[in-house]
Amino acid sequence: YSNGDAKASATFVPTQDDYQKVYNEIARLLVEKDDYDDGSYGPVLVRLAWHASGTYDKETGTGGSNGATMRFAPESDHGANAGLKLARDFLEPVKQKFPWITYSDLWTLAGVTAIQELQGPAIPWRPGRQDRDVAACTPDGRLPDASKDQKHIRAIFGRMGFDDREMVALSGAHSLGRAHTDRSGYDGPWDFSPTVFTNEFFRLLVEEKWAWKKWNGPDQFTDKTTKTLMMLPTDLALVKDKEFKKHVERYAKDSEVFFKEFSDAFVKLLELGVPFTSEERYTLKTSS
Ligand code: HIF
Repeated sequence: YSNGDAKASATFVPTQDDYQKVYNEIARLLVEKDDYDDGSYGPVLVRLAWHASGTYDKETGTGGSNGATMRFAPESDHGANAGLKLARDFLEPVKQKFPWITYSDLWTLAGVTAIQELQGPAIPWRPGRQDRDVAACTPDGRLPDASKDQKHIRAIFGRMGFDDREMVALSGAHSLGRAHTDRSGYDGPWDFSPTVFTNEFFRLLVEEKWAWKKWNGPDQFTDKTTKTLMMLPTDLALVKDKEFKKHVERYAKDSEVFFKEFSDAFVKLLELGVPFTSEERYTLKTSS
């Protein structure tokens, strides 16, 4: 058995309890360190877990969360990853405290912790990722470009092995966090509670009227009612495309169905391309 740092931990085989301790430490830090945007680093931890995983290419088996190659340039400097150093740095003290966990397990576990602590669904998670070196960095261009349409969404997420329903389910994670002009160029939150995981993203897509924002930044949408929210072109594509829209409407109506289908798709995302040796997943306990 090897957990990625054979020398330091040749005799230490972590149990579910040990991973629960890592979860608890991340959850504790999420409360303690509240100097991020709307008061929680949770959203940017979810984005880190997703960008680490979303480089997967099913044809070549390359990319995915195994490896944590975003620690290295060039991957850390890919435009899509702008701002994620904040998330990686947030997790560094956790890595110091639990040196036996690999970065790739830590980053994905942090995404799970953030979703659960921000009142989202349980995300069953399993360990087994190995950190790899700079040679395993993926080429630029594997993560989605928000200025594009449904064809692009299907190309990018199809390359990872997702179907239409899963693509829409995943998209609900944009109920968390916001865009930053100094990272992506876009600006603002998707809904009124960016630190609570809800199905609001879908409800707003269906019920709100969205207009092009008048500004000097990249093309994005703003809600006509308050002009404080935003949608990316790729978000609006989910209601422009009939097949996608069916699922948007289902999730807007039924939060329980969304939570279940999101959880399944997010579990799949975090496991893409990982050569697990165990089938067993842990459902870690939330802190409250
Ligand atoms: Fe995002 N996403 N995402 N995203 N994302 C941003 C922010 C977050 C896309 C673009 C952007 C997913 C899919 C896509 C989160 C989680 C997920 C930003 C703003 C952009 C531009 C970055 C910034 O400026 O800080 C595109 C084009 C996607 C494919 C359609 C996933 C489904 C929704 C896979 C997903 O889980 C989260 C969380 C954030 C907020 C980060 C923050 O710092 O608050």
